[in-house]
Amino acid sequence: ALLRHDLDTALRENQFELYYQPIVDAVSGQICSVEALVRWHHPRHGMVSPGIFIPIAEQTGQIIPLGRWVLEQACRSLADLHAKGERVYPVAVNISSLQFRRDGFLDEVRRILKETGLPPELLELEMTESILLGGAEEAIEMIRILDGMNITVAIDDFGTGFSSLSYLRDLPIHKIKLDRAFIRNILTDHSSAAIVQGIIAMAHHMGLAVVAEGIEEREQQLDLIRRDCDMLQGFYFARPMPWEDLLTLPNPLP
Ligand code: G
Ligand code: G
Ligand code: MN
Ligand code: NA
Repeated sequence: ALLRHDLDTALRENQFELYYQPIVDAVSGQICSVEALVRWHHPRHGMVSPGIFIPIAEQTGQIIPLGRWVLEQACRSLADLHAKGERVYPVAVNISSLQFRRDGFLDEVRRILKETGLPPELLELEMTESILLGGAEEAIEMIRILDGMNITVAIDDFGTGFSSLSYLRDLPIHKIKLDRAFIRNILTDHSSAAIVQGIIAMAHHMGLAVVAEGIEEREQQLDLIRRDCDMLQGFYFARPMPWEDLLTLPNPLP
């Protein structure tokens, strides 16, 4: 209840900030895009992790205004930089299933693109497989529409959900993001490695790119390059950071 009240205040008083984490080409290390990750500067508790407040916001429904703020903020900052002719990267925004499945989500995306003037090619949306719960047909149709708008859609935390593989056939998505649980043990656990290998092969047969998350060491990068993974993300390359700090990173990253 305390956090719920604090979240209301935070929404009103703009206590949130977006950080960005690079996603790199596996082989070259060139930054391909960045993922926007929300941060909460709580006046008394300091930085509160989204791992804590996102699940609460999902329970209370506050994820709707919060998710809208994140999408607007990401699009507006990016559109401003783009308009000034500065170097930009496509930004991937996490969309909670509740937000996606709520009436008017597509209209909200259209409105934000129109108001900010952001080229849709610079926006990516990350959602988990749970968008399919409670009506796969409708979700598939919405993704088709997003695809038609030239917005890239990625399936986040792939392999951890309820995951009927058959839906992959029907979804016009472009990317899957391998959950970091698979990457954590990839060097030591034969089964994790086999799952990763299998998912990459399957995705490539379907024309999908694969991003591996949670890369923390060089050996994991090398292993994933060997397994033909397309893109990598993790603390080994860079932590989530304010946009200004992205510009000081070497590109390619190590
Ligand atoms: O870095 P990290 O601690 O930033 O994020 C923890 C969790 O919170 C992850 O599962 C991430 O997907 C989620 N998350 C971070 N930012 C957002 C956001 O803007 N919207 C949603 N729905 N989830 C987010
Ligand atoms: O659920 P989602 O994939 O959106 O979550 C992104 C989360 O993963 C964020 O909390 C981000 O800070 C975290 N993250 C990114 N790279 C790494 C990493 O290399 N190791 C760990 N442990 N977490 C990471
Ligand atoms: Mn994500
Ligand atoms: Na993920």
